[in-house]
Amino acid sequence: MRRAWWILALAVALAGCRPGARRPRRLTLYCSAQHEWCELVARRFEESSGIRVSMIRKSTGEVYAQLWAERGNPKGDVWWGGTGDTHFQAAHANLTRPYRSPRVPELFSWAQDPMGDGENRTTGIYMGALGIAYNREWLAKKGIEPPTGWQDILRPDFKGEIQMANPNSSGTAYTALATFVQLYGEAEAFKLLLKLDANINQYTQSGAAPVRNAARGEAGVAVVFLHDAATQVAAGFPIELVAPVEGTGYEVGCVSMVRGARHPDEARAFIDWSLSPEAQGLAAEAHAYQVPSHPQATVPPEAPRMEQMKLIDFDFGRFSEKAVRGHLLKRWDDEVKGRGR
Ligand code: S7P
Repeated sequence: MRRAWWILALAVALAGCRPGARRPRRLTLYCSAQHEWCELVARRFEESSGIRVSMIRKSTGEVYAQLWAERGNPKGDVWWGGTGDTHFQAAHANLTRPYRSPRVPELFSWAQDPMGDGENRTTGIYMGALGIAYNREWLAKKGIEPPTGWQDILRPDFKGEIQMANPNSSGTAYTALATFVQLYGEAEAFKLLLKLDANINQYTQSGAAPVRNAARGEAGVAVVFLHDAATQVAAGFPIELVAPVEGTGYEVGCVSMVRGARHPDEARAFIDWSLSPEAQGLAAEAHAYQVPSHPQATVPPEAPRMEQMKLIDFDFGRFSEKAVRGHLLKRWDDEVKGRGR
């Protein structure tokens, strides 16, 4: 019996070493959407393609930093999820490369070629609006009037009650920064951010953390993507969503192929699959409530209704420029963080 095992083990080992023997196909996926969604997407793609997926979940700014650090020796194949402006910046920095999936013509026009240069340096996978979320029980207990927009959350009665992410690491918070600059002009936006800083109890690393914390009573209010707030509502927490009366920004979440990807065929296969209605339909299963970019993908009833919001005409091109982004983030570090208190 023991001998039989040895022979079997030897045969398997020899088969693996044989020239031309098929090695398992692999894909390294950098993922910046919700953790649960990233895991589900990785698992289902693995099941449907037979390609083994190593998934790493990081915030948008962190994936950008990783791609930059690895640019001489790329380790990732695909970057899926995260705000489009940072994908644009990665394309400008040659960290990613164009790929036009055959599925592109099936998508909503806003997703087909978000950079708009006919090259498909990135492709849209979802859309979501920025807004305010608050814990109604928390505010009621403290007797605080709920906010209706950006100006309301500057009120002194919100002191120490608000969380948002750090725009250096978080695409969500950078979207907020860019939104304020577009709504009010840069000088006024920084005055607003400084006043807001006086009310902040924590800048988190990840964009969705503030509303998770508000849901659990660690803060009263969060500046977040409203779909991330909808996830907490669906989980039964006393969270209310506010589409700011002054108007708000939004994101087009993207997928990009890493330049120098070690597994280019697998990367293309993943991107094609991720643009299909079936793959996009997984969002609801993972309690992710962005609007999908494929018109045939089911839009979950929990998804915030973007058509009912006052959305600004977001200038993705300008706010993804390295110089603009670098300038705004430096100014936020120098003039805002911790200085309003
Ligand atoms: O949680 C989902 C989501 O809001 O996260 C992405 C976000 O950019 C990544 O998180 P960070 O804010 O921490 O960077 C969004 O694209 C996505 O909708």
